[in-house]
Amino acid sequence: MTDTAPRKGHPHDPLTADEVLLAVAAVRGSGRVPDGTLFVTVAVDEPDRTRLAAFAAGEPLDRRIRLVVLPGPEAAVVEVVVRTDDGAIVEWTPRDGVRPALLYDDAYRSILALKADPAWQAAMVRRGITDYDRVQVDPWPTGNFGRDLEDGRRITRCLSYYREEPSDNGYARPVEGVLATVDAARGAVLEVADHGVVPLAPERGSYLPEHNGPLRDDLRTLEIAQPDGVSFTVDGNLLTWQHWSMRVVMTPLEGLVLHDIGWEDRDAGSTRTILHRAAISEMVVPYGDPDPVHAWKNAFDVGEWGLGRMANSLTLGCDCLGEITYLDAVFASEHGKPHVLEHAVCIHEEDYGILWKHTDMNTDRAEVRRSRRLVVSSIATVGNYDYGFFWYFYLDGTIQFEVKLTGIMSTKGIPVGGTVSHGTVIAPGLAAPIHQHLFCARLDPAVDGPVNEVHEVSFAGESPGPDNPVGNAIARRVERLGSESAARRDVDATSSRHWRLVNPERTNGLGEPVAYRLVPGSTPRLLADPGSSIGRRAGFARHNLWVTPYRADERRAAGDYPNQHAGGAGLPEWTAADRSLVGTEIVVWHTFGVTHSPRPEDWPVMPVEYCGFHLVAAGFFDRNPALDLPPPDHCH
Ligand SMILES: [Cu+2]
Repeated sequence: MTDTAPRKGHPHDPLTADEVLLAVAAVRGSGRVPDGTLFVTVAVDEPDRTRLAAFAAGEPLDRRIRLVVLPGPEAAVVEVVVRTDDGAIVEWTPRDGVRPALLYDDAYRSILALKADPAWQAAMVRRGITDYDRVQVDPWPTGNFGRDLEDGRRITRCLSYYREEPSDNGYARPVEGVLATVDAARGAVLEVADHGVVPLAPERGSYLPEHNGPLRDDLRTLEIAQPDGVSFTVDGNLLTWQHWSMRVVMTPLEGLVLHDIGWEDRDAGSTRTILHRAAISEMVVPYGDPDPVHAWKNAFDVGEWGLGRMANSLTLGCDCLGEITYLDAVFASEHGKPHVLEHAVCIHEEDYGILWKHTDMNTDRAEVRRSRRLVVSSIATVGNYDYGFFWYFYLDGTIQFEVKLTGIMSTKGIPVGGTVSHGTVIAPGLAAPIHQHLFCARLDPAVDGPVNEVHEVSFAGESPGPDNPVGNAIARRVERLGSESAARRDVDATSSRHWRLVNPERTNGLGEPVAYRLVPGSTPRLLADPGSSIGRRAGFARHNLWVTPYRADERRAAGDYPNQHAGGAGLPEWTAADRSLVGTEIVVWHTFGVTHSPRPEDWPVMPVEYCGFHLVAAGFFDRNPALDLPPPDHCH
């Protein structure tokens, strides 16, 4: 383009197919990468807070595209930034010794190489399997165990499963004992270890309707009708509903990202900011079975796979019910071609019971208001597991984030009638190891302005004494978390511990600093030994709360390249400096999740398990902000 006029649009506009083509052409045309170069991610280079402030002030903002490029089979990438106005490359940063997210190309190469490998074939034959087309090979990111064969390579560890028919549930019949390591970039098998034959589990574990009849026939139709239309509006990716506004973006790794979450103050005619940005920065699924076939298993599903790369195209009436608005998302293939993921994000409203009620016992007059929530969601399938990521916005200023965990557990074969020490028998000849799913939300708070603090609040009973004569007193303890080391905190449900996101520079009508409350759910932290490989690599999961001063490039809790990383990156590394958290812009990192003790009822497909957190207005308003809701039409 030769037009020098400032680009129109918004900095958080989603990536377009033209931008993918332009950025990929700039890299290919640079003469600095060979043919066959792969494109791991192509995404909008998000402007930092300084550049966004300039945009808000009316200054032109050039649009930039950030790429992670993989020139060859080595453990090395190049980070490139391309300016869209003129296609100029404005950053070119080689990063040696790192591995990007696992590529589809690498996964396919691993599968093809393994199926052609004589040692793997011999292991199959020892189990009576001679038709290799019936074997499902799952390549996994491998972790880091300091072995020579890991050095300098992009490798996968591969597990095998037997499918009698293509429609079988592969995880029902692990080909137990066989663990292969493959140089995924070069398609070379490095090692096939056979830890001993276990007969295939006898059952097919199908969850398909044709195998699970007779099906129930007594569920009547349930329809969600909004005859007057929905109450939200979508303009590009700007979503507004009731007092709420936000920008919705899908990115390759973090998946769903929300920007500029604010609440319209209709009296003042302005929008009050709450969160500058919110996303899942990383997640990890560490398995807790010391059996050598399973002990290495863990997955960083953001940095090793990508919640956007693995996102589903959602279906009306299945994934989402009612009056739905979908957002599509543009991604780039590994070969640099743009593709549109249709229906990547689902937006709709849900009735959520009552919001508030009181019956005046003197007058017998009842006032009730219905609760309703705006739902913004996406779903990613990563191998055997499926994760739904749901943001909820409520009429009273509450924000909720919820992960819905479903899909199929990772399994191991055992002798029929056998037992397991670190798992649960879930079907004859089949067990599932104990494991955890730990998510780290990166919340960039902007409660009524950019400078925020975090205060920890907890409660304790006071000892009886002159000031507490009947021993009923409950003390509220508030501590400002003033530095990064002081802000590594864990949940404590017994003291009702929670954290307040406070703007020390703004007060509410009662003279108190405005605040939002981060309310954790029932959540574990990482249980693996801190000195173990996964303990070092998933350091972010060793605490439920971390707070850092805002840095645009501190984005992902386990660092930018967790795949095969030795550990220590991300939050443990950044917070080692013990920076001050006072009088500055901050970022709040909340690790939450579940320790999954498998149940027979989780097999062959897992009913949704939920985890997440709430952000609740706590002195942000001067009173219940939902008094202006009209009574429901039909409740008289
Ligand atoms: Cu699980």
